[in-house]
Amino acid sequence: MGRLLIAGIVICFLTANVQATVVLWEDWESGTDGWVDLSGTVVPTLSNEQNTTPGGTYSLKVQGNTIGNSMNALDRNLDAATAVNWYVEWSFFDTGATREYLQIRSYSEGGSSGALQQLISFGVYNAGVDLTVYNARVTNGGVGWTNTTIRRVPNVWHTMRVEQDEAGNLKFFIDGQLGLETTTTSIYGITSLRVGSALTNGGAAVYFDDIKVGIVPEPATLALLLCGLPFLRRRSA
Ligand SMILES: [Ca+2]
Repeated sequence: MGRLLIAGIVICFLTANVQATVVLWEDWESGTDGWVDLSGTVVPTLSNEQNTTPGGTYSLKVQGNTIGNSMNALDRNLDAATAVNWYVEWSFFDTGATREYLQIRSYSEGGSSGALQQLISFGVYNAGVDLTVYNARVTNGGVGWTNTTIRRVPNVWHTMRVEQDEAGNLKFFIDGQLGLETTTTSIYGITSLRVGSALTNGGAAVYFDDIKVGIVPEPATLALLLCGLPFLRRRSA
């Protein structure tokens, strides 16, 4: 019975890891896959100048752009809206851009269709914010553009991460350090991403790599559902 209990616990943890579902993972090593170009004069390109994928070569280079807006970004629609307890993690290399970031979006009709229910951005911005730190935006039901507590360090890769829970608590991390905690009353799953601000950026390119969208498991629920089973079986045996 002891052996069965241990097996049950092992299965419990394995299942819990599987439950931490990865919805999307983009390393740019096999092209731009399902990403759609906004088109225009300036377009992002795959580049071998920078990369964070182990054994890989490419990242996405959002070009330095002083020409105009509504271009120089890629969109990726998800097949379905994620659960609301999502996370998005990516690598970000900034060469001094005035405003470049990744945009996490939720549209009422899925993908990029219908009403924009939520837009959360994370990177660097240039209007009404502290230009020495990384900035974030919670457009609907939140703080708008605001500051993190983490100083900008350009020309090196950083790991950016945003998490949302079911209560609308949002956490913004840079290199594993919590830089901002805030809330939103507009709590939605993700339906699409945009890489790049699609605005002029002072002519300074940025790079994105290893973009991952996933679902954060609810530890309490999983523990009860999965880990409780072997104990119940043991008790009834
Ligand atoms: Ca890569």
